[in-house]
Amino acid sequence: MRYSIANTKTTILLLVLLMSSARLYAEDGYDLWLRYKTVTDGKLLLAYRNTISTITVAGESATLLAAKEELQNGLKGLLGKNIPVKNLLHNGSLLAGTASQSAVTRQYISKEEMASAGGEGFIIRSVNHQGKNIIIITANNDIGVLYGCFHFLRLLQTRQSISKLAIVSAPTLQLRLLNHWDNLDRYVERGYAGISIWNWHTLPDYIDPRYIDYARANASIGINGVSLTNVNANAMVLTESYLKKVAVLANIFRPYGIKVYLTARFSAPIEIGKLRTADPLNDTVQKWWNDKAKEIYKWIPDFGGFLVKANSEGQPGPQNYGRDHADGANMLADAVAPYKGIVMWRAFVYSQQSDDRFKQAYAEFKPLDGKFRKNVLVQVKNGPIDFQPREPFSPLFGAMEQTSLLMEFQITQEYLGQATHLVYEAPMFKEVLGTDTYAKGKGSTVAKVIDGSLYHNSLNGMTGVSNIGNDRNWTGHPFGQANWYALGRLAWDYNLSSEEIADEWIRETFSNDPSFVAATKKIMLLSHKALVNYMTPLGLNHLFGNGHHYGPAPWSNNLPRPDWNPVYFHKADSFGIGFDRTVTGTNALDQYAPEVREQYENLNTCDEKYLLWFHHVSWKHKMKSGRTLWDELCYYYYKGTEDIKKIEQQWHQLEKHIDKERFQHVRQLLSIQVKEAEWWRNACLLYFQTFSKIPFPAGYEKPDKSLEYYKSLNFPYAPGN
Ligand code: GCW
Repeated sequence: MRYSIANTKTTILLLVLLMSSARLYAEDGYDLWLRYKTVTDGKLLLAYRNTISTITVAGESATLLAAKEELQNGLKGLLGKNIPVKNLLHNGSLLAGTASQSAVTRQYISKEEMASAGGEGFIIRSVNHQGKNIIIITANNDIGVLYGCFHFLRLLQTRQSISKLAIVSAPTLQLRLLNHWDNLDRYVERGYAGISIWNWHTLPDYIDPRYIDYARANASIGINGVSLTNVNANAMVLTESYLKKVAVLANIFRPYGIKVYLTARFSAPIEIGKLRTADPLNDTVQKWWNDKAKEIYKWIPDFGGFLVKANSEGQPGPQNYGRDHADGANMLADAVAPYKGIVMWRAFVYSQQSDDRFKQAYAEFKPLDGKFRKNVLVQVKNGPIDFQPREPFSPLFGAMEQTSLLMEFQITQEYLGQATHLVYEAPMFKEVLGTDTYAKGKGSTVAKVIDGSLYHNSLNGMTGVSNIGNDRNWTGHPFGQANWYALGRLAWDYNLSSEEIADEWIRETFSNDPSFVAATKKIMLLSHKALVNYMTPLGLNHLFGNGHHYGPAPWSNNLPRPDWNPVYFHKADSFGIGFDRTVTGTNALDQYAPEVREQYENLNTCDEKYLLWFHHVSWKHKMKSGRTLWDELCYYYYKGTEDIKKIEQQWHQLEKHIDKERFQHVRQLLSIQVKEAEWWRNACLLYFQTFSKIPFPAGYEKPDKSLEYYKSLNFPYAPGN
């Protein structure tokens, strides 16, 4: 009797545990945008089932095996039944493979058409072959086939018709990269989603299945390279024991078309090579790097190359030896050139000596244009300062005629509410890409600089500082996944609109329910604007608390370097606010083409979203709206806060459309975001009011706490502290 009660108890406990673990993994976000849930619209499901009956894959490479597996898994999920793999073609066959492997493909797709797909692109075509309707997914290389398969699955995931397909798609950029800022101890700099997914301790022997899912996710959006380690680099990763671990990751990623890159600490020859110098013009140092490159390529034959942060924020570099960035970059470029490797040399530099941090990267790099080897790209952050909620484009874009420039965006939301605030970054990325540099006359957009078409550069690309960690859902905030997704999709095709990308991602990640899709898209498309308004409207920037970069501290002025303090950036005084970068100030505007300078230099015509980036403006200045600057500032801080409240309410309406887990997760984060928007608004306005001495315009709810209260808040546990 006692036993049977115990048994019953155990059984119940087991059942509960089973159910709860099933629930735990039900919708925890792990599957990202590759959920492959069965199509619920009966008519459409039937149409899909009638169109796809079998899978044929021509070829057996690891990449094609991955493609086959993805098609099988994806279709099994989406169509709710097994789609068998067959050698012979049937009515409804999906034929995947390169043209060179398939005579049938060659019969229907001409050489010219194949050429238009390029090295990594793909073609998807419905054809009638000997009375059978088949769909061909083809490319010039296996990786293109894999990309094509992911795209085909995306069509079903987003519920598009697959009855008459005629798609050609080729990437607009060559290098489509992620930069992880992951330390070897697994701490992720500016990472808000747990610790690093690279478990250096258990590598090379233990292969976490997550590595494979990571590769799948990246391949599905066209990412073709990842730099594994922090740009604040540790030379240890270049030692044999780590290279063996890196080689295992490279092996896992290779079938998915992903190359591995490493950050190279400039002083590595001293730290791990026991040399006395790291001078790039020293023969022994050059030989050390040449030997190191040889060793790396022995382990990883398709190693992508090095990413380097040098002479920036305390990192060592060529300037330590009186050399310049080109000397440093070229030494490394020569070391990897025999193996077709590249060097990505970051332009994120600023020093105390400069009168304006905005000008520093241009000042150091512009004179070096033409001095870099062909296998070097200079990697430039989108804006001149540092990943602020909104920045004008870096003046280096357009200024370097003879240098390949790589765009660096930050996916991780260091200055955008980290993993707590819902912010869809595609509109921010697009704003930069679409801006005209006028470098070669009208139409010289930033996008044309980085795709190499403006100056005919041999290399081009875009990278995103990753927001990925070991959190079960990868990115902390469920909507952080959208930013990873958007970076990849835009690197593949920067002409896609923010709306199109959001639409795809929502359908793949959450639901195809039209009212859910429409409402969520609205939320996403408003989110960046709202954040800019409640944090840094009208061109304000860098008002963040030191170190953690999370909450507001516009009053902060306690760091030894002026250009680390918020007061340096906003320059509020009794007259007004903003940084004068016109001729009467630091004249940073002179770094832009004359047409751009003209757009910004006149206080009355300057686009007001950048106003305080370029002008020190009187509190009483009349804005285009007719309000004074002070009133306008209040207007935007309140508007941003109202918009985020609106977003919260809209989200509440969506409860019945999606799973409880993710709904609640987002709901709770939004409630923090609303509180923090108010915090930003109140702290900033109360502080700026000590200069403007003007009351809040009528009708605004007064901050319920004092400025002293906001100043007294501190965040000892915030990441970054
Ligand atoms: O945004 C700043 C960050 C640093 C970072 C640096 C960089 C990796 O606060 O954490 O260091 O930029 O981009 O190098």
